[in-house]
Amino acid sequence: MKITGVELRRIAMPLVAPFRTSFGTEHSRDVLLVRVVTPEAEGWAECVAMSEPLYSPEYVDGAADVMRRFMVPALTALHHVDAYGVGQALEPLKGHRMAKAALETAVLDAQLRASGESFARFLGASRETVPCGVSVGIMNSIPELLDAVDGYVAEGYVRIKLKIEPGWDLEPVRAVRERFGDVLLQVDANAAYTLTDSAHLAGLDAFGLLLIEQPLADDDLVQHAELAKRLRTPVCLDESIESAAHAAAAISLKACSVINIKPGRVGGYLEARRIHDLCRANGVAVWCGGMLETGIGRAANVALAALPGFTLPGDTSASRRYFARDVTPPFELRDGHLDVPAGPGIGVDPDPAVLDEVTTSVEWLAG
Ligand code: OSB
Ligand code: MG
Repeated sequence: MKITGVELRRIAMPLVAPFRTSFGTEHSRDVLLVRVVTPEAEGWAECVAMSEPLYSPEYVDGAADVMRRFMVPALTALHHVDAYGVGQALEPLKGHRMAKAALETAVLDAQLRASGESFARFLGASRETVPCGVSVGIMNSIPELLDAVDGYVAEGYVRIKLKIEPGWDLEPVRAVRERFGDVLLQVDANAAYTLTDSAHLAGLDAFGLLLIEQPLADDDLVQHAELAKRLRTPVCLDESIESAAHAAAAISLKACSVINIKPGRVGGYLEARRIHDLCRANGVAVWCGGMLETGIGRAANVALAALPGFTLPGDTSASRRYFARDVTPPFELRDGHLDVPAGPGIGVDPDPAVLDEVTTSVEWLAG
């Protein structure tokens, strides 16, 4: 395929409720959508970079800038490109994996729409539905948390993840465990602790958690390995794993026994699949993380979550957990599961009228 041009579209998507983590509170998603136009087909993708560089170094204005200034010109200069070629062409540019992921995913979507193949089939999915968990933010009080979890359990979510930070950890976990019995439960610290907290974190061992996600800093693989020895709760990495090479290092060091795979964080679905394959070969469980995506990003994540090594429920929640109105037909939970889209490419289309209403800017980068 030859790329005719690329559209960068910003949309404002208010969240149904504020989402608080150890690194900040999100009230609304400022989402960068990418549309790649080729003579054969168009492809869509969502860049998962957030408004501020608090989860990772990337942020949405920076992602748009690096795409416009460096990445899109490198791609439109090519006479022929497919998804594998995007990674090759962008390889000299350091970092900016979320921006790279969005461009690679949009090209992959265009390519698969042209050939009539779904993301699920292309990636090697082995299921038609995926079990879903939900990520529950830090709340102002335990009663408020119990109400929120109660609602999600009633909706059918098969696994609850609680965001934790120093001062909001043992007590909320204890309260949820006591109230909801043997519900599948895990926690996510978003790097809020240090190794000196290991004895305190061992207090979580009493609650039979599936895992603790990213307790320590992003670049602390060695200290995660030490912490893993001190906890019975399995250690899972999110922020620390930006590539298959990082995953290999983490496995060698025994820094984790579970990995949260987010395609945006690792530079795209091709790298996400490599991490899946590596983990599967090494007996490391994986699950699909989320970045509060709209239906465009969610569709591809749900396809990835259907691969055989995804043995734990993901943060692939229904559209209504995030947005009153999604830009695609809403993803809806059925018996705790989402259907894996089966149509060509990501298998869903944004609704042009909804898109227009939420758009804050559009930029066309001609080839
Ligand atoms: O750490 O997994 C995380 C959302 C934004 C940034 C980081 C994280 C999250 C979530 C929400 O936990 C997952 C989701 O439901 O999309
Ligand atoms: Mg996380």
